[in-house]
Amino acid sequence: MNVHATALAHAHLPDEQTSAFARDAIDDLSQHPKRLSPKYFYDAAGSELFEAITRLPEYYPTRTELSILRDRGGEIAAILPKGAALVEFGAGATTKIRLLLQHCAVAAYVPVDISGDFLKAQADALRRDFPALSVHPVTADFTTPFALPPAIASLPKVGFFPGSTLGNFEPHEACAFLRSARDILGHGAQMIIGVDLEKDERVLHDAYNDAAGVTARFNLNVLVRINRELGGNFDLSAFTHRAIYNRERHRIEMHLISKRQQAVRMLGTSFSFRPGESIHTENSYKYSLERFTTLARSSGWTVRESWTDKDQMFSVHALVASD
Ligand code: AVJ
Repeated sequence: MNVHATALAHAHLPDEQTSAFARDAIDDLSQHPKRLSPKYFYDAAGSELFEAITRLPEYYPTRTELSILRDRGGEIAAILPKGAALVEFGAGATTKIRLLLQHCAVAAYVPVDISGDFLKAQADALRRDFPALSVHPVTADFTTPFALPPAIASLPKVGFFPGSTLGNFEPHEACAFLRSARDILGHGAQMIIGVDLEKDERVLHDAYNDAAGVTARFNLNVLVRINRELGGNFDLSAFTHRAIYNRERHRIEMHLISKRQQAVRMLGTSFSFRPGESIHTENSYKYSLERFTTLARSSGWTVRESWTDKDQMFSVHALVASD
């Protein structure tokens, strides 16, 4: 077997997903500056590391969004149409959707995620706890157009996109995503979306440079994956985590910095690194209420209502599709 075939034989993913990872990794590491897509952080280990991040004292977004959903869930649910279908883009744990389901007479829940197995387990748990709810999981990449299940065709649609996942998109991608969500959900749709806010640089910096080093391990995990799934030979001790706030572009940038001159091989390709050279692994855009409102408007939505915590750390918005 050649190197490529060996790597694929040892892969833990279906072939199709492994080859997409292989293609993206080779393309992205061939760019100047080098980069890797944040979507590859989330294998089983990466998802666990992210869960650990959400519990860190420095990482305010998850607990702040949860507190908004907990405190204002009744208010948020009250403006949604009765008997709606809730469509969650990129459904992970069901903690957040449960905070809405508690308060509203939702008829159907449609979690959309690339990971089918996880989706099915979550769907079963929800069916148990909300017997009146019909649950229709869709296995799809929510960033590309997908079809809604025919069973919800006649119901009013409400999108749900929590967690400030929107922050991973470039502004033009965020706009394209919101437009596509509007097309998928259709005429008269609404959307509930969680967006992280711009704030004191120190607070942002610490949230992505935690003292326990969990974010560093999360960042390095993408190299662990390349080693395991694509037969790479990254020396993990030769790269360090760096997260900085880019004030002009309103975003946290995560990088993996090569400590020395080195060459790394994967799938029969060699990549050389200069000392201090970066692999740009993630952007996490932060919005002001004003810039988010403008983004929503330019993407075919009107902000109907916005909720924030008392310190204005995080925001949750109710959007209505503009005609
Ligand atoms: C899941 C994209 C919202 O940007 O804060 C957390 C990912 N990266 N710590 C974020 C993340 C480093 C997270 N999002």
